[in-house]
Amino acid sequence: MTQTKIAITRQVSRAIIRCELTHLDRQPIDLDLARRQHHHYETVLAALGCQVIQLPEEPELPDSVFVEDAAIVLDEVAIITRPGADSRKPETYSIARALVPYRTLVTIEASGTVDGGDVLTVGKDIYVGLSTRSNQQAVEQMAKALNPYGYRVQALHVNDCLHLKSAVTEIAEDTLLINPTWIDRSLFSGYRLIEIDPSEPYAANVVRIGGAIVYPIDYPRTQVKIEAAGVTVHNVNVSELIKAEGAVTCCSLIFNAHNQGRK
Ligand code: CIR
Repeated sequence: MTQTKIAITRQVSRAIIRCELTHLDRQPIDLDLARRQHHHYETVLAALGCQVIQLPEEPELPDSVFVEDAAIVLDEVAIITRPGADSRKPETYSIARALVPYRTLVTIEASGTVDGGDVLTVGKDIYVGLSTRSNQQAVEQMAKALNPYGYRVQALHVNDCLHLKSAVTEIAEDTLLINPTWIDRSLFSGYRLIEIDPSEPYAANVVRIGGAIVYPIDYPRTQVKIEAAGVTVHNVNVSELIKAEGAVTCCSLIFNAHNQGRK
């Protein structure tokens, strides 16, 4: 039986210009263009087989388009995060409501903080970046909640980037795309590694759906390497969301629709 894949997204907030920024300078963001680009991103997800559920705009929450940071959805359970930036903590309420039909929910409690962008799941291995947003207390809560399902949860240090998944994502089975200046590549010695082109430091973030990836148009040199590895690339232009320090994984929560394994 083929599983329905759900992609939860959220309309770009009219407040996006007040987004959190850590490593980038503030630039003007064209809201209409951001929304058109985001809509195109959603159509690419739909073309790749996802049923897209777009949540309504949160006019008061500047970063709320970046739904990935509010939850980690696994086959058996979903973790509702406690985002590291205070302005982002209220984003989780509506995400939790949207996930109730699909999964048992576990909530990260204070003083734990974690952004979904710091969580890379590869099979039963869950790597959590210790960034400015995510801390050891959250890692311990995640391990307690997920070990019973057979997941191994491990904390890793990241350098100079917002999230772990700014530095490394999975582009194919056991194959990771990595920026070795932001994360130590020896931590992933068990995987096939493809390095980004050094002139494209933000190029390691991809959304993988089956044998294809959704990928920004901005990283042509790294894209050549990805295609040489046999991965099909579907390009999107997310220039306005990149100005908000977003990327492609952060704009969706993608998971199988089943709700088996609920306790
Ligand atoms: C933030 O700083 O929280 C947002 N401006 C960008 C979040 C991007 N999220 C992600 O890559 N997972």
